[in-house]
Amino acid sequence: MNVALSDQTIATFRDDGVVKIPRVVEKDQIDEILEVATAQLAEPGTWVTDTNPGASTGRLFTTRYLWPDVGAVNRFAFESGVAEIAGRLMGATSSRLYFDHLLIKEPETANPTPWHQDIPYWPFLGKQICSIWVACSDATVEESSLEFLRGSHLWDAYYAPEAFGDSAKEWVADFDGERCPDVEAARDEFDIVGFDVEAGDAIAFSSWIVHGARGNAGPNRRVALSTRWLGDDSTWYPHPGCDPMVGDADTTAVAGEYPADDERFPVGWRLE
Ligand SMILES: O=C(O)CCC(=O)C(=O)O
Repeated sequence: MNVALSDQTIATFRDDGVVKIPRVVEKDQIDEILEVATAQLAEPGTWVTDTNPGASTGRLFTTRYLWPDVGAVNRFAFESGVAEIAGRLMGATSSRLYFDHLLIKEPETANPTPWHQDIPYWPFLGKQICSIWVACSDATVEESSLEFLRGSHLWDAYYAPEAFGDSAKEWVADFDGERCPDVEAARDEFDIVGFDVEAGDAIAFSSWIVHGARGNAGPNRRVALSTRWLGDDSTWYPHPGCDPMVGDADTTAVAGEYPADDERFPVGWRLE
């Protein structure tokens, strides 16, 4: 791991549900991911959401689950130190990769990332589940870096997943539950914290925290790679309205139990 995690950083993650960690990933690894981004935009893989295919502006594009096939993403997940950061922040004895998620907003993209929690999209339960979102380009909050409702990971809420643009509407619609509050309609009523980032910075956050991002008002492509990590208390919980990317047929994980599936959810870090 390139960075030391202070007690303060760990406490902020625990109390706020989110913490920014500067300069986590080296430039050569970021450059590799930017190349992957360009390649994926030109030739999207299987697990894609795309608001404006082929366009160079006005496009919110995400693709996920690249680690088995794309060497640069595999190296990023398992060799950049993000797995250890996730495990140590969660207070876990190991961290397993659920999936990688490349998130791109082209310049002049109005689409916000809707306010949402991650956990309802995913076939897992557990408090030790988090993301390490690494900026691959500089971005201010106005250029679509992330915003969070501080402390909302402790709300005991489980809001219905929101579609990103028109994408994924079919499976998200199967979820029957309360909608996320309309944060944009009443921003002053919430404790919102946002982080401007430089390429290589990481934002670590709980899968239970409510978060979102504005559209990209800037002139540059915004690229981030988010890896999703499972700690000791994670249990397999496939449910209606969750991401079909990895389902019961794809894993040896058993409902209600820790997902000790080394092939599908490989260990990225273990406490020695
Ligand atoms: O990058 C974005 O716009 C959204 C990221 C996000 O919601 C996530 O990583 O969970």
